[in-house]
Amino acid sequence: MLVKSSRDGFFHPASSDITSAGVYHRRRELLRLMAGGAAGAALATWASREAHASQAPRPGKLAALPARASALPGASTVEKLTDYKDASGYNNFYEFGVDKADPARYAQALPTSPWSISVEGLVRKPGTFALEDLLKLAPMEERIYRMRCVEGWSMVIPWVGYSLSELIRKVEPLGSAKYVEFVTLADRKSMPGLSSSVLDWPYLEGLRLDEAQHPLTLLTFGMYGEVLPKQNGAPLRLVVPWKYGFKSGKSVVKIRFVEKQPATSWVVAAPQEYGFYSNVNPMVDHPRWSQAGERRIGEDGLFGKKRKTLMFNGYEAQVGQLYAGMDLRKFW
Ligand SMILES: Nc1nc2c(c(=O)[nH]1)N[C@H]1C(S)=C(S)[C@@H](COP(=O)(O)O)O[C@H]1N2
Ligand SMILES: [Mo]
Repeated sequence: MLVKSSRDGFFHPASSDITSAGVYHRRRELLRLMAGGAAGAALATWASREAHASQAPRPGKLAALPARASALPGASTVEKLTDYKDASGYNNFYEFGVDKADPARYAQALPTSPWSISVEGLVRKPGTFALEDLLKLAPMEERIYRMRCVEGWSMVIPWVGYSLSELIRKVEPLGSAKYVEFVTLADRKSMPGLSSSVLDWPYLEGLRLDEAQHPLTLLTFGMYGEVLPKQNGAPLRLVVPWKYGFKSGKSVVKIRFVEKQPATSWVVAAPQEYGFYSNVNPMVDHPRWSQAGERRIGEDGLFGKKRKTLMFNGYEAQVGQLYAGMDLRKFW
């Protein structure tokens, strides 16, 4: 995600939201971080992950989170699951640092109890929901989703949760609500990454209301039959399987229903590189690398042939209708 030069190699802040001081620091930070290059740098980290993993303290067995297998079309696959060790040891969670091993190493200090989320904005029933109540709001399902990072790697993860639409129904969005904003935790005490200006904190993501209401959009509390490890976004996060991974915000604290398309963190940081929709699309390249292929973490070696990236990450039959009539090269 990091390299931030535009097509011509220079940084052109386009968004008026960015202060000039912010741009300056962010640019320096990004140049420093990504001195080496684009997506390849991320994969190289994976190739050397053993070295990193050996330094990271491993959390013990986490609390079981039982769930029934989901009957939802698209929510299962015969593909091999990614090893738990990779899914919980190779992470993007910039609040804890930009290295893939940082979240596993530093997120253990994240206080996740008590936890609540506030639901605000254009809804008839705004309010605060305690984690304990959210856990009981709807039956837990296991959903096996492909997860495709914009950097060109992917995993297959058995998540546990229920459709976000269950919560949305309860709060009764008003007719004027068109988008949903997700605000995630920004806690200076436990998150060393917040001292970096690589993104504006808190990490902010968003979906169109109909995307948020789509049954595949998962309010996620667990993975591999256990509660979420902190590095994967405990105690609750979003998983939107047909979009690049950065759309799936971790450790959510606020859900806001709004009329206008939210200014999300990655779009604000690099508008020429990241779009609001960010649907997985092998035909629309990132400005600095192709999105036609990907490597499955744990299976596809760094130097072998890549596997083909699928339209909407393979969920086209389920979500294609959401974008009928839209020019996906324009709304990327
Ligand atoms: N709050 C927050 N959420 C985040 C991120 C982040 O840096 N901060 N990174 C995103 C990115 S780029 C990816 S690929 C996924 C990774 O999720 P995983 O580590 O559970 O595989 O989380 C997303 N959610
Ligand atoms: Mo990502």
